[in-house]
Amino acid sequence: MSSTVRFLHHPTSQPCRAVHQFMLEVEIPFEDEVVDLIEGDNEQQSFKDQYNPTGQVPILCDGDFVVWESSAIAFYLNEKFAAPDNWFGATMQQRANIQQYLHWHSTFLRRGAGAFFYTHFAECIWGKHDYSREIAKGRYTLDESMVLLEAWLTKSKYLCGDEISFADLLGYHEFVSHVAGAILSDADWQKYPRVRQWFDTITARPHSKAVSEMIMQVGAMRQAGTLIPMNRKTSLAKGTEITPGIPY
Ligand SMILES: N[C@@H](CCC(=O)N[C@@H](CS)C(=O)NCC(=O)O)C(=O)O
Repeated sequence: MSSTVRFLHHPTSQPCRAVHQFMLEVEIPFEDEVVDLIEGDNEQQSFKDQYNPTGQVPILCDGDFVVWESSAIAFYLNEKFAAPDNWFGATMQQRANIQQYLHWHSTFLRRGAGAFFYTHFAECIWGKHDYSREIAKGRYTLDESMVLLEAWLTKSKYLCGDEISFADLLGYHEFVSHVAGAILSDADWQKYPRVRQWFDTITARPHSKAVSEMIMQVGAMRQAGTLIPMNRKTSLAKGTEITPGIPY
């Protein structure tokens, strides 16, 4: 084990930004290594063998120890650097509530990323095609998720209590991408005022802007119609694709 960990990531990635912001908030020392997802460096077999068989980021290396999956990384860092209790919970119930959110997140709100990916990045990888079914699937999951978040936020200021936790950062960075890509209109936000307030509260935190800077720039470019040439071959948002024959 080492005192400085290596953080392999890409700033356009939602789960990477959540871990990045967590490390900045908790003042964890780390070496920053950007993996070129645009060129598809993560698609190389050597990358998968060395770091993560799924070829995804974020990844954390602590000496010879390698861990991937954003929540597992943040959990590890939380233990290693004895972060304040708010991030992963002080009591058994708080810890369970945070874990509940993190598990729910991977199968719901995270899947909503398809709305952003197929609107803005799919064309950069595979060219101009009709991605409307994939976008609709992402939108559907995003809307369903927002209904649940709105209800949760009637109970507390943050997703898992009155203090911020890693659950909030993970959820927040999904919305940052949707804002960057103008996926949600003003009318959409008006339906979910508590989600909006929660989003604004986290946006006001000291590190939110810096961590989100690149995706905001990329979103602005895509909204202006500028293509970002990508040499990668596969989806950046695996798991959000349409499976033929499966209704959504
Ligand atoms: N469940 C994973 C999701 C990670 C993920 O979706 N990473 C994307 C970037 S946002 C990625 O590396 N995509 C590249 C690829 O799949 O080739 C986590 O939370 O860490």
